[in-house]
Amino acid sequence: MTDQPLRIAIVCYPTYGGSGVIAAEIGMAMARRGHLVHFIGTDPPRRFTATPGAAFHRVEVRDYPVFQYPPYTLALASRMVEVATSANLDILHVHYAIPHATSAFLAAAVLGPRSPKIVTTLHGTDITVIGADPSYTPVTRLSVERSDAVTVPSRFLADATRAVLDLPGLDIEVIPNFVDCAQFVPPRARQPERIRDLFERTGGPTDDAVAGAPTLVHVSNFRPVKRVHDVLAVYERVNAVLPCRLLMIGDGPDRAGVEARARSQGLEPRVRFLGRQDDLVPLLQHCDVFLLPSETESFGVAALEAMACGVPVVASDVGGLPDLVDGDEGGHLVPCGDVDGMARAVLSLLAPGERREQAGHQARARAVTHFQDGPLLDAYEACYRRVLGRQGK
Ligand code: GMT
Repeated sequence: MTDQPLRIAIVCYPTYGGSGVIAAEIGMAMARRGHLVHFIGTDPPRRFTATPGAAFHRVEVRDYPVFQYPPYTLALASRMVEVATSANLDILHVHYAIPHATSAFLAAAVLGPRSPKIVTTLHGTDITVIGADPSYTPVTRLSVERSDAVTVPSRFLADATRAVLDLPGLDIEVIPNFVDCAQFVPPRARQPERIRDLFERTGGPTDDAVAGAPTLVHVSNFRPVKRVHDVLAVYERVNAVLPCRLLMIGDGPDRAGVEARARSQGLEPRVRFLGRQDDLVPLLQHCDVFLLPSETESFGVAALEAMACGVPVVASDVGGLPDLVDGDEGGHLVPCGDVDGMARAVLSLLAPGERREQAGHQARARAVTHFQDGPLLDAYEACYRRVLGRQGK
């Protein structure tokens, strides 16, 4: 039985966030491993590409005059019931507690003994922000507690889940997030002129004084938790000592404010806001330091992708980031909000000598040794088989 292909549904937010990235990669990898995979959502996840063995099922959230807010949770639960029935699902793997684990709980209640096993992967703010909000805590607790298995990407989030949901004995498996180290690779040689060309191609003023200078980079969804104003503050401090560039990749609520600040300081020739980018590898590869000054971070997938490309990371010493970034090798951890300390850490990496190259190699080695996709996908597959075995399905 253990080698039989499984019928798995994956549910996630179809956004640029790390949870959607990880969910899409798990689903596509499971399909490549011979399992039958069904993505369920309002849209396919951003990183989803057509893969034999993987199908997408759209959730239609219909509006009616009586609704003030169309109930996505219920439409999703109903679609889960349909797909579970038609595909005879073994596993329903939901990413992000609210509302996905809740919809799964409802679908399981409808399906009764025919229900697939529910695997819930928690990602971060679903516990630390939404789960901690009394408007959602009781429902989050029930949905997590009733899952057949719960996974998280870091020890930090396991502890936070037990504390926030007041479930001290909850069985939680830590499966770190992962990266495809064959796709996210360092360049043969870093070429600053690639970044110069990018600045020229994307329009706006450029500055020849930084033509061959280093580039700092940040990738996120520009939510307040990412502290993108700190990214700019760190850049300003570094740039005052060592003229350099900054690439800001992604989009979200704080982008307009930080972009306006960069403009008002006359930084446009050296700072580019690229918005959302699908192909990160050629951008990351030619950058020098990745900045992640977040308020909290259960893991930090974008930082891991940079590390796999040989880019050292300077990050806040919060949440799960100490599991990812080794403050001694290939990166620096600095207290959240300490923009002077972060600037010093960046400057130490960019000092003349071998330090930047050495840190890049260490960052890459850490990604390959601890966060390579294969073994961590094995852990998910083992988790699926364990919950099925436990119930004798
Ligand atoms: O919880 C969020 O903020 C959104 C979520 C996402 O969809 O990207 O991010 C979380 O999950 C990622 C994937 O596991 C982690 O890499 C991020 O660290 C985590 N974000 C936070 O904890 C703030």
